[in-house]
Amino acid sequence: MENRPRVGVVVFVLRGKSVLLGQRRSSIGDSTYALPGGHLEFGESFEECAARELKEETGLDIEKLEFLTVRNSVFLENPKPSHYVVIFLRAALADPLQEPQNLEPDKCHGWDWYEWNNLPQPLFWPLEKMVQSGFNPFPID
Ligand code: 8DG
Ligand code: MG
Ligand code: MG
Repeated sequence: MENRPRVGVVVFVLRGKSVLLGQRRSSIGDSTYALPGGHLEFGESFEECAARELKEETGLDIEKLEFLTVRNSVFLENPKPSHYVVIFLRAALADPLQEPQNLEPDKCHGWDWYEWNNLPQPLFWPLEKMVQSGFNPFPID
């Protein structure tokens, strides 16, 4: 099959000063900390995709979804090179007391909340690049 860019949708779930990250189990970025998200399906809106992927991966329900930015992620060094146009949203928990479950343990070592000013290492490199450039997903107050 011909290689073409695919669309990824990922979400910063914000809780207080923290974001939700999971340690990937994948040929792309294995063991690095990344946002929840996945592939846009045919006919989906970005918001529908983010809510569906988050639900599938963590069981969490979100509200107040907002578009933040878009990035071009090219992974040429991988066994199977891939290229994603990645849409970044932010959201809040529908129930602030709901905790994430690791519903796809073959794809993730586990989910947890991390303070934005004390993020774990190593971050998945597209996320690391955003952080290094000064990107901040929190609303300005
Ligand atoms: P699916 O089969 O459930 O649809 O997809 P997935 O298995 O959940 O896909 P994914 O790898 O989680 O996300 C798709 C791609 O998006 C990923 O391979 C590379 C790109 N991507 C980034 N940054 C991030 C990120 O922070 N988190 C996630 N999950 N994907 C990201 O460029
Ligand atoms: Mg997924
Ligand atoms: Mg995923």
